[in-house]
Amino acid sequence: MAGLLLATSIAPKAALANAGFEAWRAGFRARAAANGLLADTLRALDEVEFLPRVVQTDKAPAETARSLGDYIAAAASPQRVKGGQVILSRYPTLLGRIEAEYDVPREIIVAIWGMESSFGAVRGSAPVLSTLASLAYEGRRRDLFEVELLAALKILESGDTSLSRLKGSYAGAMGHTQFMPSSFLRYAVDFNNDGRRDIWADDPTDALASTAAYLRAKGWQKDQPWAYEVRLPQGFDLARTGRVYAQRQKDWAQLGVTHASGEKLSGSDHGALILPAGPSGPVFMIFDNFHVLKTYNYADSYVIGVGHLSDRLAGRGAIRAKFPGDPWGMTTAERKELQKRLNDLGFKAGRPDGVIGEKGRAAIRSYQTARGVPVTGVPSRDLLAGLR
Ligand SMILES: [Ca+2]
Repeated sequence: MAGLLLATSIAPKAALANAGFEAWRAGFRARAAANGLLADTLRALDEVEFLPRVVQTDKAPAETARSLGDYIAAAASPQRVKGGQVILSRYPTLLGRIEAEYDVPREIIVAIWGMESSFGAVRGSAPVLSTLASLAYEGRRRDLFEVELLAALKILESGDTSLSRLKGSYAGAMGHTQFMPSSFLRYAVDFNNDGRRDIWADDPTDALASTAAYLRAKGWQKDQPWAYEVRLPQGFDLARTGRVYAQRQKDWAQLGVTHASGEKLSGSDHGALILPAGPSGPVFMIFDNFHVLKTYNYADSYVIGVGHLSDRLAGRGAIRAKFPGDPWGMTTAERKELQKRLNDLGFKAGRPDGVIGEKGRAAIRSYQTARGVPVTGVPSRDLLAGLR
């Protein structure tokens, strides 16, 4: 009896949530049918349930406490570098075939595999349809997740995998290298020729080749680095840094920029200088391939993590410059305040999280232009003082 009482006391709230989800399910089913999905495929929606934990995870604040230096140290930890080396020696033939087919270096593919799923160990076991349905129903990015849910249903319809194997992360990312369903539809390949594009299998063949196919389609350029660390001469004009200012490496060399080792710059690709941890941290010359990696995950920290891990796997050394404790010589609180004050004035500096990236620097340039002061795009305490 006690159980019954309890059941009646919680029932109304649960029923209310269910009613909302059921209404969304019916609406989505109609939209999916209008998109041409077969009735047979849509039956998979009967199994879909709302997963509160997915939404809680999605709403949890992104990790911003970790500095870039800590992030990179974890991305290319000795353990992960070792793991990647084991992978390189375990799959030489497969990686060679992928490299030959797509012109993407094996170290990049293995680095992404390491970052995305610890080389396949953590591929995600959440049911993808319910995950995407929960995120769509919750509503903040309904269009995005409904597109992904439609794509997931199309994957089922294609026969590439079955409903019970359609598993992924709490964000709907699937397989060894965490493809979203829409990316799967566009870029996944059947590299072992068994008739199915299977990125979920223990065998990573299709997943790794699909990752290379994706990067190739996004414009990966053979023999071009993602970036490399450079050294700036004393008194270098920081206003020349930022990804919008790309120029020939020989022009950078004339300004006194060298490899971090001191070696002369060579190569014909245009590069731009970025200061991801401010001017007292490492400086990177980035190339178009940097932006190709950004299509995989937009965060600069991710791209530098993957890129640096790939460098280590290729036998190149650690990042030479130290990561400073206070980027731009400002405390986290000051950097947040700077972002907030720029936002308040209508200069879009992004979420005030203390991480001043390209968006923040563009906002500073706009602000300086509007004020008629020298345009540097460089955050500083003086700049903050002027904003107060
Ligand atoms: Ca296959």
